[in-house]
Amino acid sequence: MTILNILHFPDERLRTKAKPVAKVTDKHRILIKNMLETMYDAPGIGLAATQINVHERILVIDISEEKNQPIVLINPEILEKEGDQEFDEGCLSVPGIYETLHRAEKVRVKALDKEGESFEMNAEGLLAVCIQHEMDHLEGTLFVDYLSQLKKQRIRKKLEKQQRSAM
Ligand code: GNR
Ligand code: NI
Repeated sequence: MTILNILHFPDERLRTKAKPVAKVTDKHRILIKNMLETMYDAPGIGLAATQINVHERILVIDISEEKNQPIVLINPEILEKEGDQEFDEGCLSVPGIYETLHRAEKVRVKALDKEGESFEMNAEGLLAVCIQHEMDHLEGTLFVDYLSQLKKQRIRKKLEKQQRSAM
């Protein structure tokens, strides 16, 4: 088991824009295994490579109850978005904070799987939220960026205080 360290807001490394994976290799497959272990351990329903300070376009998701349906997306692209939904979002990089956000209700996504094969999938509801949330991480965007400056500032202060007392 390898549990990777998850970066916390306002760490500037979370603002790094991830680079596309040119070729999916064994090195990536090991990274993906460790990302899944880290996500399940947290526990969370998704994890972007950015959150563990790896700046490549890789994310893992598992929204299943039994935690046995991992989804791996490499170089994901949103082909289509449809509708609107409100969802209470949290983030492993912003621990303990939950806020309601608007996201597209449905998305169609194209990506590479862990063998480097291209595939497309449709997602709606929670899975669609999670894909949009994780893809934001690859761009250096956090869900708190969609909140008011005041709310974001309060969250920053709270987490900075928590991080100080954790040292
Ligand atoms: O575990 C997570 N739960 C969650 C709940 C609502 C909306 C998005 C998420 S993603 C989050 C894990 C995480 O931070 N992924 O980047
Ligand atoms: Ni997150």
